[in-house]
Amino acid sequence: ETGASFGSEVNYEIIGIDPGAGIMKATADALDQYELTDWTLIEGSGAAMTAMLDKSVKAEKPIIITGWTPHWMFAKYDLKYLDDPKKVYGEAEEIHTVVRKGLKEDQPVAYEFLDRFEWTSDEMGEIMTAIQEGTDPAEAAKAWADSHTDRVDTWTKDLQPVDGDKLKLSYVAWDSEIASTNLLEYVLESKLGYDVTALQVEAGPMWTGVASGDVDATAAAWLPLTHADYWAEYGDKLEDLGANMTGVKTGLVVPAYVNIDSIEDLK
Ligand code: PBE
Repeated sequence: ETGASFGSEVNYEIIGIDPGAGIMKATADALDQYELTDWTLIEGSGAAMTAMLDKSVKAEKPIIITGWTPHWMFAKYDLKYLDDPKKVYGEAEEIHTVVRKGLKEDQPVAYEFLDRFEWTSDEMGEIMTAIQEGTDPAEAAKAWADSHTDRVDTWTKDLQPVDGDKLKLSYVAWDSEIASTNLLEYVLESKLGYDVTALQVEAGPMWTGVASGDVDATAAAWLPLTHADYWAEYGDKLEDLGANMTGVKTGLVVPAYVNIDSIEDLK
């Protein structure tokens, strides 16, 4: 199969997600750098993208999406990343926890917990899969925390719970961030005594909320590349607590039965 025939089969459309996602910016850069002038990146949402992927895989039809790891779709379907020889999607990507300035002084317990919090993509995958199979996100996070008390204990050990202090988290409705934010909300409330509001917003407001101090924290900062623009604009107005997960990835993804292996083949 040539790039031209694959392209015409999918109408030269890459199925993207919400316009504020870093992966959309990276994909626009990819179209530019690989000179894929015939191609269009379609905006939508994570949920719309996975619905289209599901439909295509069931019909064994070609499709190309903006994808990322960790994500349940790699467990459910046989998928592959297209090679990215120009490294437009970066290399050693991480998910960071970032907090508002002053949180350390105002809420030292939440700050210390958020600073300690780090886990693996396999662990996140367990919550994501439960949600994808129909469990309510809050229930899935609770079930995971209650069955991994050793992990939760390493993040909360010796921290003195507060008495209903309010804490605000922001996140975007990406499947990976739905899993992490629900877990943080559950642990902060059930183990550390906080009254948590988790605000589901677009990517821009997720960053501006923490930078302005309206929001206390987000665990959904993909760095150094995916959210590089947001970091450049807001990085000096917030505090980066470092990686809560390493070895994450973004890129262009196709079903394994598609006979294309590199972004260069799309030309
Ligand atoms: N993602 C998932 C996000 C970050 C988390 C890769 C879709 C993005 O900004 O692209």
